[in-house]
Amino acid sequence: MNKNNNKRLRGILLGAGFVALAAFLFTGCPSEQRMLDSGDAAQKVYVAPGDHDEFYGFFSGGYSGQLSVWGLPSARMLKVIPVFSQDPETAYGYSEETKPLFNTSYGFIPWDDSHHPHISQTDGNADGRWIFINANNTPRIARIDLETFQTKEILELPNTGGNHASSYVTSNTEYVIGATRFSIPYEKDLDVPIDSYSDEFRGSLSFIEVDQETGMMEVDFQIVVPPYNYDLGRAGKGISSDWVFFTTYNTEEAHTMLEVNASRNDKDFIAAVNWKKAAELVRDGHGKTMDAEYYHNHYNGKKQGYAVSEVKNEVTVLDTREIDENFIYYLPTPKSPHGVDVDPTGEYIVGGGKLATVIPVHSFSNMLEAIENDDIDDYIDGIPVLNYDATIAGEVENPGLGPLHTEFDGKGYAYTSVYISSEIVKWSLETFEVVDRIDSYYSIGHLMITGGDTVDPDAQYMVGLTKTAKDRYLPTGPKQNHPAQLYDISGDKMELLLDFPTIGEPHYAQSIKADKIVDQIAKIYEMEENDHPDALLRMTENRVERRGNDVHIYMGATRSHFRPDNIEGVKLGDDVYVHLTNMEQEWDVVHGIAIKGSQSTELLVPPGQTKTIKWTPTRTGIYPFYCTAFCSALHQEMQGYIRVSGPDSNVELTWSTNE
Ligand SMILES: [Cu+2]
Repeated sequence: MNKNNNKRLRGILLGAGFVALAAFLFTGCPSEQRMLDSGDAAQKVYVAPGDHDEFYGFFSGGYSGQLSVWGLPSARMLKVIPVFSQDPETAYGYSEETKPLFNTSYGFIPWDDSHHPHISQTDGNADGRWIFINANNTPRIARIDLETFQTKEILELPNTGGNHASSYVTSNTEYVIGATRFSIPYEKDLDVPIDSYSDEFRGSLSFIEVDQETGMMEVDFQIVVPPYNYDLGRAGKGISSDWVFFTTYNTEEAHTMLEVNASRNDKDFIAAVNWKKAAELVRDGHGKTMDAEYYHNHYNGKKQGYAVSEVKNEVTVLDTREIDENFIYYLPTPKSPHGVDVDPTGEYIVGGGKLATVIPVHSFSNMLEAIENDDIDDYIDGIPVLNYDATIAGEVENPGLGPLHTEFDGKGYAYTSVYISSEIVKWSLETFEVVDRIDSYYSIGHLMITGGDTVDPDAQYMVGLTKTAKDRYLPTGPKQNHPAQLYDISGDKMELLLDFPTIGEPHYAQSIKADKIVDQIAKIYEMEENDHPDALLRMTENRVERRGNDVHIYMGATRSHFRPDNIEGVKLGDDVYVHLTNMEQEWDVVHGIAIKGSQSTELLVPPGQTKTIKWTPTRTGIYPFYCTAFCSALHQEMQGYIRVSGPDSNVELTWSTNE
């Protein structure tokens, strides 16, 4: 049915330079559309009304800047967690509590491009404490707690031009790692000609320490590296858990027309970093302190209240050109590698080369042996380049065109997404031979196996995150939403179960078995624990206070009224702060407030929480406000008025609720 379309699309996607190669690759490997008999597939994804899914799936939003939560296998969308973009639905980024989360050294940035979520780990297994996700554009990392599904913290990264190789955790969440996508002038605000690239530009790899109690992040150190593009990363596991790996491309050090100029070298690198050793070098005083400016925005611990912004002014860096000891090695890897993925045992480090004709598989033990034997071809800025043949365990031949990302089932097989030929190939970690392949619709980027990137994948389902939907759904104008595809990987053959459209550009995803976290999830914000400085702890304390030109309204909401609901004495020129506390202590009973003419958004307040909106009236008159959440049968009656008078008016500040 769609096979011909897929072929046509494939034809379009193949650039002229790839055609000959493609012809070679596709001869003898016709990939077949394979879907379970639709009755079987429907049964495998069917979750009856009222029943719960087996897995939580967390999909990054790409250019939406958010993280969406899906039930798998049903593919029911459960929630969108706002992270790097303002969200009118929840007032995230509009409320006074959350606005500081968007502060950066470039000012208030209400959008970003969120790419790679990663669940915190203990002993290499997803532990469900937090999920981290990167902002690619204005480099940042966010932490979301998986008790309230709320973004708690956003940390900016200095010396970073595009935080793409992020945010991956080490096996015990000691560090979240990141790396600059674009090399940039390393000294702060250095104004230099772009063609001084090789002299003035540098790359940086970031190691962000995570406080095990609170989850709070702190840039521990950065490593200054040659001016290449650093694309993706992964931490080691098991035997390799003291190491992290990053892919590079543009070892040509091009700064223009990278499409051509960064594709000349036959091999680029995977950078293997012994983070334990690097951290030791920092502790022993081998780092240097550099000026920097970056923001650390966070709520204090688990509590409510206003997020605060701290400005940091320096960062510790290790420069490979200045340190004699080796703590980073380059593994030559063909050709413009994109993904780097470590298998559940920690032994295999798999590169995915956008332009490579094979999938190179490095062996961690071979790598250690090569280091031991000084099997070194070259040094670049003090970084030993290990011999390719010495570290490589095998090459997967005939992997399709444009292999990108690999995940593992823990049963000896790897699954690699292949962008240009739009397919997924399954191959053996024993023989390095392809054993199965299946079409993806269309142009797959990342893929995710349930429990993926852990030492113990659940390996029941695989999700393909594809880039174009074309004819898969009813048309919605020139742009279709990006789709995901769900595959059954429990048997020998991959089987397509389901297609579903997603939000934004789901770039990478993570999943965790629901029963691992379901008991920790909060049902309400406990009123007794509400430490918000502007909370209304008892309804009787509702009030309005004037402080100069600021008017603070302390308002409570309960089914089906606000207190107070009649306010007079606000004047033009005042800034009005509405602090709304939802007094309910019952799961999922939400209230909201919207004020006519308010310049931002509504507030939506979950039970037991306090949120604040700032409003500057622009005209005199009567301003109605109402509850935006359908909270009860008398929801429509949940309303009130604010009277705004002229700047010189002598209307007294009063508030009331029929008293
Ligand atoms: Cu209401």
